[in-house]
Amino acid sequence: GKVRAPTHIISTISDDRGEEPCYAGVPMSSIVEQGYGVGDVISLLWFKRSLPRYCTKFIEICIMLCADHGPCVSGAHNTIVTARAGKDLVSSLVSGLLTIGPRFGGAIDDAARYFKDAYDRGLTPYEFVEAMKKKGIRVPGIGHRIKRGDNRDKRVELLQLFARTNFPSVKYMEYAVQVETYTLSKANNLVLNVDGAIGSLFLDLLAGSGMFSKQEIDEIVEIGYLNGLFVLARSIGLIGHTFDQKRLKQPLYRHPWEDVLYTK
Ligand code: Q5B
Repeated sequence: GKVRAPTHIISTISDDRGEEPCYAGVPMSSIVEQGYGVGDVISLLWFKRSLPRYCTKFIEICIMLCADHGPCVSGAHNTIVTARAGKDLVSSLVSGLLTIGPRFGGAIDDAARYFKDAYDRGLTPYEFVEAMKKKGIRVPGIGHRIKRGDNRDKRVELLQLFARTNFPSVKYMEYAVQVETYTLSKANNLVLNVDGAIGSLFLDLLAGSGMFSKQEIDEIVEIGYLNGLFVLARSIGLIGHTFDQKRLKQPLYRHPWEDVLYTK
């Protein structure tokens, strides 16, 4: 018979060879005709399956809530400075994206990893938080620069409300809330932040939807899909900040001397 030459690339999520492109086997015409949204497209291209409507709606809410958080956060600041240095859209965008990491917006995967491990091992919030402290690791998904116990993050409340109303189970999120209750007893800024809310709730989506095997859930958490939600969402805002600076014809940014402590 015929011997197929080995290929250099394996791809399993999309195919553009036919009459129309397909995402995970679903033709573009079905995506458009059946009124799929961006949550469905993410489900197909990231998870290779169609997810129930409440899951795709949750993904869309995450994207909308994380699209921007004002000009003062790390990502927007970098993007603004880069745009004002006369750089192009892609340079301004990636300059902002490069700030996403363990402190800013990129704590979702680690929040999911640590909350899952602690919950599955039956650790009390006290045992979990104190064990992290002993290891010198900040609890991912906990803490915020401006949000406080008495000034909660509305985004977190909206995600929790949606999940409590629509998810079959929110056990990981409730565990994260118990962790927050304990961390808030230590300091008022140690709230469950948007990364921690998305990380814990995505665990609930994966575990409760019946769409993923245990092995698949472990792989998703291990590979780290979830920071992708923040990266994708915040790109919308960073692109907006680039256009804003260019529209306003803002000059080169130079930080004021008065705001630097010059010391030996
Ligand atoms: N402490 C977020 O810190 C921040 C602790 C902790 C135990 C913790 C910090 C942190 C984990 C990473 C995380 C996502 C750096 C945040 C986001 C998107 C955003 C951003 C926006 C948007 C804030 C003061 C004292 C110290 C610390 C202790 C702090 N966090 N202990 N576990 N997690 N969190 N990131 O305010 O004894 O004095 O040494 O790393 O989840 O990024 O809007 O801005 O949409 O754009 O700078 O919302 O919490 O506080 O560093 O001065 O710490 O609290 O050890 O204790 P801060 P620090 P001590 S959401």
